[in-house]
Amino acid sequence: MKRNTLLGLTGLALAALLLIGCRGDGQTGAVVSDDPMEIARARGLSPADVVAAVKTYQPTGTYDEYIMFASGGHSGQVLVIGLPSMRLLKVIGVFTPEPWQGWGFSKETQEVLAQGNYDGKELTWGDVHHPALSETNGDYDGQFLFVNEKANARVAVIDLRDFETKQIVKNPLSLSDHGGAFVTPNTEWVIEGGQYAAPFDGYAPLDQYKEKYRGLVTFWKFDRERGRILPEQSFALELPPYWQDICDAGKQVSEGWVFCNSFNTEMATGGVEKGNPPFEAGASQRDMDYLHVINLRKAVELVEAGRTRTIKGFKVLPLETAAAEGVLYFVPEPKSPHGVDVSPDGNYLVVSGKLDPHATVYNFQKIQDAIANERFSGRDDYGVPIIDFDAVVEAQIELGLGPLHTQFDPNGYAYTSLFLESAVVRWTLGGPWTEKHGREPWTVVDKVSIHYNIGHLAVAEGDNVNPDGRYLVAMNKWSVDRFANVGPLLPQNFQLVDIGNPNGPMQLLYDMPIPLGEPHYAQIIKADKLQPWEVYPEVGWDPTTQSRHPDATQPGQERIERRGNTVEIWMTATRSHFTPEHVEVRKGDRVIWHITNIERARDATHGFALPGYNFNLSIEPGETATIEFVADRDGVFAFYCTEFCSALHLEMAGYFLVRP
Ligand code: CUK
Ligand code: CUA
Repeated sequence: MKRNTLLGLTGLALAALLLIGCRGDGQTGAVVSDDPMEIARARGLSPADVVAAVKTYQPTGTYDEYIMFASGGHSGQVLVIGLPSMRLLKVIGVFTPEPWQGWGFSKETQEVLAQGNYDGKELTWGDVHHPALSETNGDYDGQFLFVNEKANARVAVIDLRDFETKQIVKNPLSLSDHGGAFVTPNTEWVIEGGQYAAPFDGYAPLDQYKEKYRGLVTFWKFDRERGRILPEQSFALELPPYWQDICDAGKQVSEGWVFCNSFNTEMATGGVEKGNPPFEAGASQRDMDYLHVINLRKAVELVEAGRTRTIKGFKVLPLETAAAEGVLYFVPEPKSPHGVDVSPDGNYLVVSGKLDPHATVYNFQKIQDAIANERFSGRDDYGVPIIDFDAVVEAQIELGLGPLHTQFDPNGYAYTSLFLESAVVRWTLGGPWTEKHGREPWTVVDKVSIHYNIGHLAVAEGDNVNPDGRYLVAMNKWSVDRFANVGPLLPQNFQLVDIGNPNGPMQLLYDMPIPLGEPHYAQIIKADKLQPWEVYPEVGWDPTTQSRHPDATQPGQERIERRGNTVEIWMTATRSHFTPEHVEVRKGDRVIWHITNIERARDATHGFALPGYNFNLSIEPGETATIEFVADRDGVFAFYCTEFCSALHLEMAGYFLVRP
């Protein structure tokens, strides 16, 4: 609120120092001084700028305290960023081939990508929205990361021992999701919320929307030991053809429950060209949409009791069963909501509607009471009980224009993004949280402007039972004038905000351009919870199975074998040579080529580029990777290493000869 008090005591002290320490000759340009104050002055930095610089600078060889996993939007990738320095540490290939990692070029990784094919059709991009870290007892445990893919309804599993994608599951019932991934507090289930309703199976005309079109939320069973989702033990909950949106999993008191927003409960079907109202109008006619309140434990019981139907080989818990058996309830929510976020104690559900300046806070305990006492205002067209709004609302707080998403800190504050206002607002929770902050409950206490059009925000550990607070990242859709103009397509802007002082103002610290697809959401984990490998556990490792590769090759075992028209090569790579260095085949031969990096030194990665045949591999220390192709063009192809691995890196090459 009082943003002008941003220059706190620290700022004033620095300002005083600046005035004393500088010559005041207004000189700009090259900075030759070692005096920090003089440098700041020469660069035109304000005291607040200097504070921000000192708070974010990470000296060489020291590590960031937090790691943020951000979706890479329609780049189909995931970004790994250190906080507070905001340095980009890695891009993880997920749904999109990516040459630096050799992702989608080796046979092994092509097979992972192919798991996400749609009815045999290869998909080479994805729209990543929501990353979710695995949890133990509701706390991030640093083992796995899940992401959903909106364009084709897919979920991917990333193993945080090597930060590589291990599995992609394609939702067989839908081509559209949005609300997940989110995990239950012990990661038994990965939740994939739906979005645009469509028939589960095949075609139906739009005039049969109400009867044939369906929404869904999918619960993917996760096997932590195997590090894999088990589709045969997973199921979907059939929902009315409203457009489902963001979901969140209950925790603590609400563990075992799941909450999803919806919009277009009008069941508008669009079609301006036919004289119908466009979706933006048709889907916003009613004042209220429905928050979906889902009893996951009950749903699992019914699934285990065989109360499912099988559609396209996938278990579906029917809508009428869910409505009749106490799995599914609706609570009215202000129209066209976007975020639903569960407070760290699990008791408050914060829902924000794009078109309503308020956050609506529901009390889970009151929802339980309303269900027990059947305080229903009626049922919807599909027989789902509608819980009485007034019986379960705890508070409605006017936050500002276009509230979207909310995160929490340990001091009883909530932080909500304001899309239309381009701001982050800090407000107080009530109930038992009042003691923590000692202020008026359910009240706005601070606001900071961001640049511009914020979507999600992420607070350090801000989405689990035990938030850290400290830092907040505003994930801004537009950057407009924040960076040097690089042409009409501009990067997005991640802005780091210091929220470490619960009694002082929030402070904007840093702008980080994101020159990839639109990042939607991120989660921030304490860095020391991650224990990634430095090199693969043994020479001849297959990262896609996290076990010894059947074609691992030890030094001295290198060989080339021919079987009919197939030539198979077992090659090793080390500084600074491939063994063997010559591979000769006949045009038309099938070539299966395994390369093992036999290095045990950290960072001794070798690349493998095969020009003309469109291959590039990244073979990390210990890894075995395979390429397989038909040698359909003759000629001489010099293969080489794409990682500058030693002084003799340019000599790390060989010839692939294809005889006509
Ligand atoms: S969505 Cu993009 S700003 Cu996919 Cu979570 Cu709200
Ligand atoms: Cu190996 Cu360069």
